[in-house]
Amino acid sequence: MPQLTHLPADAPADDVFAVLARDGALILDDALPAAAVDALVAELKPYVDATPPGRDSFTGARTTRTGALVARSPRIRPLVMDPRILAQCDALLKPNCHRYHLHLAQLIRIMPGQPGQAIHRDRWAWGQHLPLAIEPQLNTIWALTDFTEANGATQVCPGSQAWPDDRVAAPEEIGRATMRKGSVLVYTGTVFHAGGANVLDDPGDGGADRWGLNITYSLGWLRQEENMYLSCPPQVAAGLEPELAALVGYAMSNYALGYYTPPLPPGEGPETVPPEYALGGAQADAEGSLGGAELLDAVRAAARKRREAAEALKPPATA
Ligand SMILES: O=C(O)CCC(=O)C(=O)O
Repeated sequence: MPQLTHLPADAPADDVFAVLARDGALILDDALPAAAVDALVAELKPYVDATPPGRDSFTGARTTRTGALVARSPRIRPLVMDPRILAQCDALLKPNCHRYHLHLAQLIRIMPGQPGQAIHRDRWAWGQHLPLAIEPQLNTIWALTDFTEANGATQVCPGSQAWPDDRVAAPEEIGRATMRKGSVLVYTGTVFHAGGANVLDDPGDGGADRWGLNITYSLGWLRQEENMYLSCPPQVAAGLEPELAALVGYAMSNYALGYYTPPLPPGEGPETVPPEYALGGAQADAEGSLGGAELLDAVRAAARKRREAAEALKPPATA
């Protein structure tokens, strides 16, 4: 069985990225202290206990998925903004976008009796329209319990980000993201993976359940899987740190993505304002029109840089 690479949670970002680029996945050990995990579990438990299981084999009849976590769980907010993870988002996603977004935040509980999920790529959320050369997504699963082969540790095929879309993983190509509670699996949107089977006996008190906090990020010009404007509406986002609100989606992306018009009677409100306007307070900027001159300048500068780079690669003209 292939083994996933484990690095210490404080490993330099370049070392982490080198493994992520090579294998498409790795584990950062002991990224959260046990007390922080316990506090997070206590905060999430009422929501998780009340969540019904999935309705098909992919979502899992013995699996629950609990969402709207940025709004419901103040304790997950620092994880969404964890600098060790955002450094990987910068390296993986920024080459293809002006801004990346939170794609989903979901607690996945795998209970005894859940068979293994079908191996897949998360990028298939957008169908198969994106060229494979573009990596659209950086994913994490934070272990809120130990992840073991018996309780449903994520199945991962290291190196499979290079496979064609229709390649089927052989059993000997599938590794398991076994890790201690508090560790985090980091993986791309292209690596083949799936939830594992939980083959434990059910003690009836939740003690054999596997809890994984799935927090994922995607290119800012793609639609987010979890509709963040509904899971985290403006009245909630107004109370978030501005950087987190922007990550959720309350910020312009590129020059023109994300503006809106408050639907007010004639003359009673501004036109084409940036999304921060909906958050009120210091984050509102009624003067904004589309993305503003600075973003347009940035688009022009990037186009100029690309042209200059292409010209520099051209062979010199012969006389
Ligand atoms: O829970 C896991 O380990 C992975 C789940 C997964 O890949 C999915 O639901 O798309």
